[in-house]
Amino acid sequence: MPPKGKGDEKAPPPLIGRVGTTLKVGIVGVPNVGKSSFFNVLTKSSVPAENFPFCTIDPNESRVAVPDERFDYLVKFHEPASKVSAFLSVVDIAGLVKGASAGQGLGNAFLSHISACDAIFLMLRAFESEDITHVEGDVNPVRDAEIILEELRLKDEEMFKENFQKIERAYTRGNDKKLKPEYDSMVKINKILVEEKKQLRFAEWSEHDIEILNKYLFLTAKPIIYLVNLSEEDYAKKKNKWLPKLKAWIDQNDPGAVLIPLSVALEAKLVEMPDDERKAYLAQNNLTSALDKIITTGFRSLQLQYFFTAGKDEVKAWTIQKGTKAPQAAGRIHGDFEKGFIMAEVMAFNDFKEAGSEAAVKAAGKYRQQGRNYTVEDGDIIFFKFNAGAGLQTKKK
Ligand SMILES: Nc1nc2c(ncn2[C@@H]2O[C@H](COP(=O)(O)OP(=O)(O)OP(=O)(O)O)[C@@H](O)[C@H]2O)c(=O)[nH]1
Ligand SMILES: [Mg+2]
Repeated sequence: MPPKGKGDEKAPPPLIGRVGTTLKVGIVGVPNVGKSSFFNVLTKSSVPAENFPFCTIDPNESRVAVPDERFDYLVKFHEPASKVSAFLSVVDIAGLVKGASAGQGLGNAFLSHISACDAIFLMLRAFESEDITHVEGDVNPVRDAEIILEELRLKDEEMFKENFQKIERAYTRGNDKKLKPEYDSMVKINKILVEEKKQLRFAEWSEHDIEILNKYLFLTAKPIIYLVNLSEEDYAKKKNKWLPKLKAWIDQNDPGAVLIPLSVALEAKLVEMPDDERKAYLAQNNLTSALDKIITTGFRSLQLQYFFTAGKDEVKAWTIQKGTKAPQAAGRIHGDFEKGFIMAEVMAFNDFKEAGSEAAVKAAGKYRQQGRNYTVEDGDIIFFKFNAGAGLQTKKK
């Protein structure tokens, strides 16, 4: 009999957004603020990033390794033949202008590119430069953030109204009782999105509301991470007149959202330097690159996490959604692992690091055998036992 897992009493709350592990973050912002330049340094790509608005038209997608000291530790420990970290998928999207939801600028088409993403890096320009055109005439990241949020909301409103009307008609005139729960959720959405003109992401939603939100995948339900593009000088000083204003604006308009200052110009310089030179430059100027923090914050905003399999052959991070149970986590490795799931042998990363070896974790009584109700935790090191077809086998991956 497989052992009973802990923490199986209560199902986790449903997540807002798409289900799956192939989620992505879109880089969104007004034109010519450094989105493509940022995409290039982040993903070591070379898409065009020129000084004219709407340089980007079609979206560019790439992925970047998620930095993690725990992964690095496991690699150092096992010196495996192969190592595979987790990845964050990032999409560089065309600039969005005021009126985009009504067809201005590049129009509506690329709002669908945002729709295909699951979270947003909202790039805001706070660097001054006479040479780099700003479509609104001057630098004002608060105004730009307002423009973007309102365009996303207008687009949601347009899509929502059509669907609300349909449901309303069927429910009230057709007297279709089955539609009541959906109608009720839509009334709540209508209040926030249309009447109060607010974003959908931070209201209080019931489980059923979340089902309805996930049916329509609203743009304003996607989490936003605010990235402020500063000059290298301001970034080094951690000072810029817009930072406190933006912070106050976010507290008002997107409470709880993360604001990360960066300097795309600095990051572009760093990415060109050999490792030694980069380290020396950062130390000399008392700087830290913002990229690691941006990647990990982006990854977490997708409600993704990972567990590790670790041995001499391979150290690998397996991406799962938060709240995934052990058999489904095993299924990420192979379908047979899920079908024939027997148990998961689990060590928390910190226990492993503290004890120094698997044997020492066992000796300390911290090597746990978990059953099918176990909810996998971020950073678990897991060895699955499964029943392959007729005979009982165990396989180390
Ligand atoms: N001074 C300065 N210039 C920058 C910075 N980031 C980008 N630029 C310049 O700004 C111009 C626009 O950069 P892009 O990365 O193409 O901007 P974008 O937001 O992708 O623009 P669109 O695709 O047109 O929406 C380019 O000439 C960049 O070299 C920065 O941090 N500082
Ligand atoms: Mg671009």
